[in-house]
Amino acid sequence: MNATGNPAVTSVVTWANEGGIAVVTVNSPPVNALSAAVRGGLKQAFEAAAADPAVEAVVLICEGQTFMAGADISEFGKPPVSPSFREVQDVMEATGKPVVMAIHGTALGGGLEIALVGNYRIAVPSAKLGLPEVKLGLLPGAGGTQRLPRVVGVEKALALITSGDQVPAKEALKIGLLDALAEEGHLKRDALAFARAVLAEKRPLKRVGDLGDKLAEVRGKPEVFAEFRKANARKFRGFEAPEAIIRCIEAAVDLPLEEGLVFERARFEELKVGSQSAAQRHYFFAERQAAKVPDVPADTPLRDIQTVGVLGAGTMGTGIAMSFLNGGFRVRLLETSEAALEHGTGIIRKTYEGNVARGRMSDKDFDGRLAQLTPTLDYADLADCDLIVEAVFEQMDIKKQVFAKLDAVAKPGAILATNTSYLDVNEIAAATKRPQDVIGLHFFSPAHIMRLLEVVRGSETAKDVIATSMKLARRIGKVPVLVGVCHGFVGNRIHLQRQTQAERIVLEGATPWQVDAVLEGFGLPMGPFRMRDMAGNDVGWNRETSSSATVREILNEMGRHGQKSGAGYYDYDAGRKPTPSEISLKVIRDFAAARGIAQREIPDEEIFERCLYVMVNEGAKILEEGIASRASDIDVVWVTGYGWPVYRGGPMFWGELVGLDRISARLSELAALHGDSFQPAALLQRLAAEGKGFAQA
Ligand code: 3H9
Repeated sequence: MNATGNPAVTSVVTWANEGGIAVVTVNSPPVNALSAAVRGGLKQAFEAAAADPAVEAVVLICEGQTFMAGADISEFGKPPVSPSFREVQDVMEATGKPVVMAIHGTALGGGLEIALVGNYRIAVPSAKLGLPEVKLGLLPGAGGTQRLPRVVGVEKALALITSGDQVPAKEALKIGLLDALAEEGHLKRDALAFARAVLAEKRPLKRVGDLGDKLAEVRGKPEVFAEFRKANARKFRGFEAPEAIIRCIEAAVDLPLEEGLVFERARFEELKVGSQSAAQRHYFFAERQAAKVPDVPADTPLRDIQTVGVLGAGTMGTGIAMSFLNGGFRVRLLETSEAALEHGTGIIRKTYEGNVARGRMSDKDFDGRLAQLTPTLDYADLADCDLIVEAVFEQMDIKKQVFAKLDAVAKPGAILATNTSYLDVNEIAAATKRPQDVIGLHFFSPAHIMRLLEVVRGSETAKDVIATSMKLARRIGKVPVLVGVCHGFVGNRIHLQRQTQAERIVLEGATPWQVDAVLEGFGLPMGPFRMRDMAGNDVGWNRETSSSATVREILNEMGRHGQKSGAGYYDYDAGRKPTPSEISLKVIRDFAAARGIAQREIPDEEIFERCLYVMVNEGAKILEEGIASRASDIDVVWVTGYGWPVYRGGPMFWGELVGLDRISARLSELAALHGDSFQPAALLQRLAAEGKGFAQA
């Protein structure tokens, strides 16, 4: 017996005969992942239920927050432990009695694949179902690619499995993935009633594997797959799993179930041992780990945040305001002039109108969010705010003035946050008499869309301010990473190193398009020069002080401000399509010649190493200075905020894959050739010498 009073098959699976129906219950927090223990327990429970003549049907249900959320990801990479998914599913299918899967929370991955071998599926309306393996660089390896298309059809299955999207229960009922909806909060009662009805009506034991109609619809129509590949080519670029998924669904159409399952399993194993899945699994845990702060206990009391003030209604300020409005907060938006305020509220209104037009926001939400927004010109209106985020001009003296004013009006205990991207948060905090309440909340542009939030801890920031900020970030859909104070924090500091290299390399003879092509080939969405043109070559450039001291200044002086002006490093046509520019190349060559910088052909490999190895090196410096708590936090910053391809895990994960010894040795060579900026960090050298990874630093 266990705590629930049912006979325990194992510590995580129990079963009980409830009036002729075996109720098998999984209880393996936090998400009932299908670990070896859960698989073993399920196999035993179903064998027992099958053998027991007093059992007429089986209901499988889970305790806790969710139905089974998939295979236990932490088991991947370790030796397999029986029983396998397949053995468990075979036992379930051989029960010979109706099996009803009772779903709440999320039935994901292997969890849904288990549910698909039941004869019937019932769920509460709040439940969601999906096969998210693609997000881990995998494909569903327990029949998902073979069974889902048999239920929902090939086109829907292609879309669902390659996106990993979750289907809400009501939609799942419509597309045949569920047989019934239970009343919220009454899943067990309704699942038992459903099982009894199946028995009373002597309904047949439906098997998903026997369904064939939906597959027949596309048999002999290879264009269905060809069109899907074409339509998604951009989205799938660089990723291995989507193509493997498509091939498995093709196999589902062309092969009998058993052969399809074998084909799928082989593709799953290939992906599982590959570097992409290792990287994406690393990222999955890294993102969750980042939310935890080593010296701030999980039970730290939080400050209550209801009303948020945002200072500055420019691009950043309005994006930040929308993030909080979308998260359900009241927002006071402050500007210094009526015109600026009107402009800012206009941006918010226009963005929301666009969302409504695209069907992404209801009219009710539109009205509701705007009703929560109070524009103001008066600092006194921020007096009752629980959090105030400053997003004014990036200049220390202005920030200090603003914080001194905030100090005068904000209520005691309010959190005062700066959105600075580079400046010293301690110096800003010192402009107040409450540095313990000051923190950096570094949003990325566009702030209402980008998921990364660097939470910058000042030397005096109170622990409850950190805990509240980390929690709050998740409430507004952000991925928070705690960082320390330094120039550019984690993201921009590493970015600066790469940008500096890219610029030096073009002065030495490479072209901007060669550099861009190398980094885009690696998987970055945009190389450094295309990126600069897109962001605006003139961001941070000052016409008055510009003195032709850099290539960028000269380009700006020529009016080449990037995409928006039709020219930057590249030339742009009316559709903003870039072509390499002879003009900017001449500027670069003349500039190099005037400074006596020798020109040579630079191999792609050198560009690759110089641009990427310096990032790993800067990351190592950030770690040794304690600016980031873990290497994986740096990975989260780069994947979430800077487009580092998730299938390469982040710069620190990737660095380990390349080999820290190799990177350290190459940096030493580069330091001898090009100067001290390549000198490997002490931490990098030590780990390389000891054969250790960053986690063992
Ligand atoms: C698969 O199924 C392969 C099969 O096709 C075939 C095999 C043959 N394993 O996200 P949360 C942990 S692949 C191990 O913060 P939420 C997580 O690390 C799998 N651990 O909660 C965290 O731990 P900690 C396909 C897992 O409420 C804790 O649970 N399935 C797993 O925001 C809470 O997680 C997926 O990809 C797991 N599968 O969201 C689903 N899942 O507290 C992945 C979670 O120590 N999971 N943990 O930091 C999710 O999407 C979300 O966790 C979920 C809950 C929506 C379930």
